[in-house]
Amino acid sequence: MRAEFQKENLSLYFIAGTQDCPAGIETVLRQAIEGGITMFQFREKGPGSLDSKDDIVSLAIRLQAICREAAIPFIINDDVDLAVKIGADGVHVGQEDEKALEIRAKLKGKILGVSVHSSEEAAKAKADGADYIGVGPVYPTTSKADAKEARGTEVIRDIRLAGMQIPLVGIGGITAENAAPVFASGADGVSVISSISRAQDPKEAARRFSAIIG
Ligand code: TZP
Ligand code: MG
Repeated sequence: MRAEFQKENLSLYFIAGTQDCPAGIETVLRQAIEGGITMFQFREKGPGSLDSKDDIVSLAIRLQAICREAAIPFIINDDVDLAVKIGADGVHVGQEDEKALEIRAKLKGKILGVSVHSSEEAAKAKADGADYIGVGPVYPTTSKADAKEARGTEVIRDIRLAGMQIPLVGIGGITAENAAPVFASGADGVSVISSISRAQDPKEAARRFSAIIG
């Protein structure tokens, strides 16, 4: 784990790729940072995402520079090789991706996040060396084509009731209006795509979460 990583980094965890940002991802990321996001994940995936590996690498490098300037962690979704290549701060993977245990061995000193859907998967992620877990979808989402059914805050509560103390972030359909129950159920933060990336004013959209974040 990176010495600098703390659960406070998860408070307002913005995720985006080209496909999520009609106003342009670099502009949106800069505005989201001004609005107070605490961590960023580059997730270039699905319809509207870049095809060319070279374009993805150069975009990743530009987004990493923006995050570095703002001193917020820069995480890459799925692509461990890309993260190693550019020296990202960490990687986030799901249950269908490369095994967390193998990634942990490759990413010494980096942040590792794992998506989970039950307290069993949460325990395994922790044992494999995850620094934090993502739990969702909490609410229905249109940003992930193969998302599982939304289960409200139930799974977050289950994981906490099972005694899991790992840093935890809720994801899926979260807005400033519905984020409070996510924190109340035991999450340390919220991960959001569209409520910031598709907002008319991403800075203001991010800012509106600050009243809910402790
Ligand atoms: N994993 C579970 S839901 C989701 C991901 C990546 C998408 C979240 O996007 P949004 O727009 O905040 O619902
Ligand atoms: Mg994945």
